[in-house]
Amino acid sequence: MNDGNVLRRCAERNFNDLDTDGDGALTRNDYLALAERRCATAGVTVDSPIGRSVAEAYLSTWESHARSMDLDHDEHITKEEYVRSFESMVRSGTMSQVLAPMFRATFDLADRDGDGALAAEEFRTLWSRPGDDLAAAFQEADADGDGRITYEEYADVRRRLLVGEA
Ligand SMILES: [Ca+2]
Ligand SMILES: [Ca+2]
Ligand SMILES: [Ca+2]
Repeated sequence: MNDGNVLRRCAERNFNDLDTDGDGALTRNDYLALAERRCATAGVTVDSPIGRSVAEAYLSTWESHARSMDLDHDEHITKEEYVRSFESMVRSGTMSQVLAPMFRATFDLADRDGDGALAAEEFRTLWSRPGDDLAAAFQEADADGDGRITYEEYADVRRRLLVGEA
């Protein structure tokens, strides 16, 4: 279903989302800024215990990304490096694994009452893409339609968004 062009377009879009400071390369700072932005959206500071665990998860994702994507080891991931490694992660099916710490921390951040699932109110704090219909997004993510989004449902929709299937 995904041809090479679709994957490349997705990879470029993801790269632009990740390049928080817009300097054309991914660095540790972008991942930290992303964690801060997530926390701000959820209304917590990055210095709080939950905020710190989000920052740690994002930075550990940076570490594993940097190891696998930074082909010339200069601590900058260029768009070309990102696109190539994104394609190979998707093809080898390792992407969800690499991103799991980030997905998990973001999910836990949103799960305010800690019951292990996201209600619509909790889900709202995550969905920052402007113009999206939240109710439709919730329904789409809630694969079994029980009105709660489990971590597995959340991770799956995040993965599908990244590869352009959702
Ligand atoms: Ca950057
Ligand atoms: Ca919850
Ligand atoms: Ca569900």
